[in-house]
Amino acid sequence: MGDENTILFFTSNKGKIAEAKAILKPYGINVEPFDSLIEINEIQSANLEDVAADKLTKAIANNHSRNILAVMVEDAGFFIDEFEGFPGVYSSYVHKTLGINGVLRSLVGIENRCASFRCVIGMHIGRRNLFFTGECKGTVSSEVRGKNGFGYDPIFIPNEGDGRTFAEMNLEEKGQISHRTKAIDAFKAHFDEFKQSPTSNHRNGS
Ligand code: ITT
Repeated sequence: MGDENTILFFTSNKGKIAEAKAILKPYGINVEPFDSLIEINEIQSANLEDVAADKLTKAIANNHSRNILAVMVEDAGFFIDEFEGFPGVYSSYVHKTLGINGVLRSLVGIENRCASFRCVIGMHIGRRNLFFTGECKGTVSSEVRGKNGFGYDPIFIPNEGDGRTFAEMNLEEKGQISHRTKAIDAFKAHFDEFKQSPTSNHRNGS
């Protein structure tokens, strides 16, 4: 599977794959899932970087494709300022248990609704492991709005937008400003520099 322009994304989240595909397509880079969407056993850690590093180790061990550009993972979280960042690294668990309606209930009567999405992407490319971060600041809406996206999208209004939640935007609109786009753009900038360096060769990692 794959070719020299393909990044294999090790994730159980189809929404992440759709977004990464749309972000990287203009650069001629194709993003594909692993053979089957895998349920990843995440380690419990206080920071996204550690979780992303552990996911990348698991991804490399599970990858049997040769001749691809890179293996990619991502760990993301929804950080609410008033709760000192919670749910943050626990976002997946909170989404499955409390759900977005529970998050809205926990903010009733609280004035400070500032929140942010943060993500760390990990890339195994040319035998090196590289990590890039992205953040998108905004506020928590007062009600669930919109049908697009996934996860916390229906309750997040990005500051760089026009007042709509991420779930009220289409893939391209979210892709102009999202945390995921910022992290992937940081990778892309590094990748371009790396390719242009006269001594570099991303295939052998030198
Ligand atoms: P992996 O298999 O890649 O781990 P996941 O969905 O478990 O997929 P994370 O642990 O990175 O991914 O995400 C933690 C939670 O944050 C989870 O509930 C996601 O749905 C949510 N989330 C991540 N990125 C998001 C985004 O762009 N918009 C809305 N919710 C997001």
